[in-house]
Amino acid sequence: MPARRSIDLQGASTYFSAMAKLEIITLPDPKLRQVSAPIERVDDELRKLADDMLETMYDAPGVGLAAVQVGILKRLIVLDTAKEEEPPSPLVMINPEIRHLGSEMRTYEEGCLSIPEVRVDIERPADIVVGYIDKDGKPQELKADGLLATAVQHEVDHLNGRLIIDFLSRLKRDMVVKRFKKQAKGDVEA
Ligand code: GNR
Ligand code: NI
Repeated sequence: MPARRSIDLQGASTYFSAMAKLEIITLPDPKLRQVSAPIERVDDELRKLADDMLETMYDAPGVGLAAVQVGILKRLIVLDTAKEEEPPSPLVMINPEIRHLGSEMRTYEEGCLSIPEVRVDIERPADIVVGYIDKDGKPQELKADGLLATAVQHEVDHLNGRLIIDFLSRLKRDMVVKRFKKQAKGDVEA
C-alpha cells in the first residue's frame, strides 16, 4: 500500500472560506453607542473579518467601515479612499490610535452607512498621524490628509461610540434619531 500524505485541515475553514458580505447595523441600534474593545491577537479569524468588512464596504459603497457597524465591538477599521480612476488601496487598521492632530482645520460633508441619507458638515483637523497594528500584527504609523484623514477620524469616532449626528445641535440630532426610531418600528417611510 502506498503511503498517503495526510492533509492538515487545521485552519483550513478560515483559509479557504470565501469572502462574505456582512449586514450593516443602523441607527438606533444601541451597539453604535458602545465603546469597542482593544484587539489582543491578530489571527486568521480577525483577518477574515477584515476581508469581509472590506467586501461589505466596497459593496455599500463606502470609503471606511468600523467593526461595530457590522455588530462587532472590536477596535478594527477598514478604509479605501482611492479615487475611482486610481487602483484600490485597502487599509486595515487594528487598534488605531490618533497620535497627532494638525492645527489646520477642514470641513467635509460626511455621510455614514449606519445613518443612511443623513449628511453633516463636520470640521476636523486636516492632517493627522495615526498609529495602528496591521494585518500581519506589525505596528505602523501613517500620516494622512485629505479624505483619508477625515475618514480615519470618522472611523475612530465609531470605535468610541461617537456618530456624525453628535456634531449637530441637540434639536437636529433628536430629529434624526426620532426619524430612525420611527422607521425601525416600521411606521412610515420617512
Ligand atoms: O462612506 C463613507 N463616506 C464618508 C464621507 C465623508 C466622511 C466620512 C465617510 S465614512 C462613510 C462610511 C462610514 O459610515 N464609515 O463609518
Ligand atoms: Ni460611519
